[in-house]
Amino acid sequence: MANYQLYCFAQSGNAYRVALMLNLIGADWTPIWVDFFAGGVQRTPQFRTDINEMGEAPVLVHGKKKLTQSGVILSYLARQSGKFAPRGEDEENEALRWILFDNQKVNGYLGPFRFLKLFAKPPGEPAVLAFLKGRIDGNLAIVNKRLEKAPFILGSRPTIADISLVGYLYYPPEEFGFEIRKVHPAIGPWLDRIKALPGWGHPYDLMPGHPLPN
Ligand SMILES: N[C@@H](CCC(=O)N[C@@H](CS)C(=O)NCC(=O)O)C(=O)O
Repeated sequence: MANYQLYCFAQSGNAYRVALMLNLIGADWTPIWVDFFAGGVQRTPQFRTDINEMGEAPVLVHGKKKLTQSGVILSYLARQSGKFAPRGEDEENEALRWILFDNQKVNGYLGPFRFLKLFAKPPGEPAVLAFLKGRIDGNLAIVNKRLEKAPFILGSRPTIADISLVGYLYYPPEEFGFEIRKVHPAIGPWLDRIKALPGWGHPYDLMPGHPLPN
């Protein structure tokens, strides 16, 4: 059995953060597919009792440990591997600050926006999508400004703050209906720098379940 098992599905940028981290640190891991769309497995009492009381993917299993919340999992894997870890208290606080901002305001809006546009039946109301799009543009501009000053979020080297923030950013622009790289010019080169790291993989290659059946 692989060292780590990751409950995930290909369309989940939240789970992608962890799949990407596992690949970048060269971990021995295997995905366990969560039938999120057709099965709604994450909503079943069995999932909530046995796998994650919060009813969410990702979930990382490591021996007897079961970890949820991608920010917690990224911190755990950084400590386990010594890679992409913030160094010292100030950097740890800084990484956590960006991970929380990401979870709530960057990918925290991008994920629901893409879900409502691409997967929801019926699709999201235009007013809701417009609200989310406004928030996404504003918050990506904050990330962009940060990246104008340094190659990575915490400075000269990539950390878990970067790995968290890229959660939904490698999915095809057509899925969002807008091109993030064109609007936020510092974001494209940053995505390319992370893509060049050994072990990088696309979410649709690292996690099972793509494409969805019609
Ligand atoms: N903050 C969480 C977010 C996890 C999350 O929302 N995952 C989605 C899948 S992308 C989920 O499982 N949602 C459950 C549902 O909507 O029923 C993390 O980063 O792990």
